[in-house]
Amino acid sequence: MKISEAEVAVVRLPLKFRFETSFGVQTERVVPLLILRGEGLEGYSEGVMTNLPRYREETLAGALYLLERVFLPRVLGRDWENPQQLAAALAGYRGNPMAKAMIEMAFWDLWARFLEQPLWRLLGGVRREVAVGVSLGVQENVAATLKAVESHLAEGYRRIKLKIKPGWDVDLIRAVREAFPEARLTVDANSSYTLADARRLAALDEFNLDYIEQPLVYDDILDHAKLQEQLRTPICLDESITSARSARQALEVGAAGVINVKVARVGGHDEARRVHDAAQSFGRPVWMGGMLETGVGRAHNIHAATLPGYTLPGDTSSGSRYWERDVINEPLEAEDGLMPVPEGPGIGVSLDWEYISKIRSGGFTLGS
Ligand code: OSB
Ligand code: MG
Repeated sequence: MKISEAEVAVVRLPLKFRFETSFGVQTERVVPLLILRGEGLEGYSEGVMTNLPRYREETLAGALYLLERVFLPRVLGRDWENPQQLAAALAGYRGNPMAKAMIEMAFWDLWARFLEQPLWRLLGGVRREVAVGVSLGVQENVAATLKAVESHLAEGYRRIKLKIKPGWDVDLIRAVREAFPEARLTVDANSSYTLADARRLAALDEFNLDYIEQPLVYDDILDHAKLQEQLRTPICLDESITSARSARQALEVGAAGVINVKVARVGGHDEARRVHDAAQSFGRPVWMGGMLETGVGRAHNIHAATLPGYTLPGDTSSGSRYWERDVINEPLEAEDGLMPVPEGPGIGVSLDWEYISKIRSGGFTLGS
């Protein structure tokens, strides 16, 4: 399968809600969409790196530079036997999994369309719909949080994840747990605590949370294992897991009882599958996280979440929660907390070029 052309379209999409986490506030996304062309077909992906390095280290400017000058020139005009061979061509460049994932994921889509297979089947998926919850940002106050939890439970979402940070944690979760004694609840700290906060985090044990997501530093493994010794609630790692190796090490030392897999954070579908397999070998569940994706990344994530180890509800909630208008033509809507896996070859969605041309702020084409 030869890649003859690559186009990056940078688009700006306003979010329908203000998304506040311990690391900042997001009101829009600036998204690099990648279109790989070959054999008369197109494959799509999106980049999840941000303008500023507040989640992991990667930035949009750095990714665009690497894609245009280094990564895409290496893969263009060449015949690739499979996605693994293509990924290997970029493996010599260190780090930058999100930038590499853009190419790997778009190629998986292109390749699956070439083989006329839905992506989930090529990845080894076992289900046609995936269970989903929602990730709710820090709200204005407790009352607003209770309202948001209630409305999303009423929509059928299968678990509610609440963002916490020091000082916005125990009292909040107590109030939510009292109001919703049966709800499946989790919290996500996005690296805002230290080991010195272990007792404060242990105070969350009484609220029957599925897990506490990424309490400590974004690239830490070992301190999470030390923290886990002081908590009954399982720790779920997000930011710290950037590869199957970090996943295996976290599982081995007891730093994670659960893993939030984000395909783009770990460098693409193959590495995400290896993270999933590592968790399986330790008998640990995984779930599919999100990065406020447009329909392109969301569709990829939904396909990847059909693997057997995704036994906990993920963050891939309905596209209409995020966007007034999405960059794809097909709806990606959950019903009763179940997101159907898109039909059709590849990721099963098509680009809304009319909208993309309206919100496009930059980009480039190579190989034409
Ligand atoms: O920590 O999981 C996270 C969004 C952006 C960056 C990091 C995170 C998130 C979310 C939202 O929690 C997940 C989603 O709705 O896509
Ligand atoms: Mg997280």
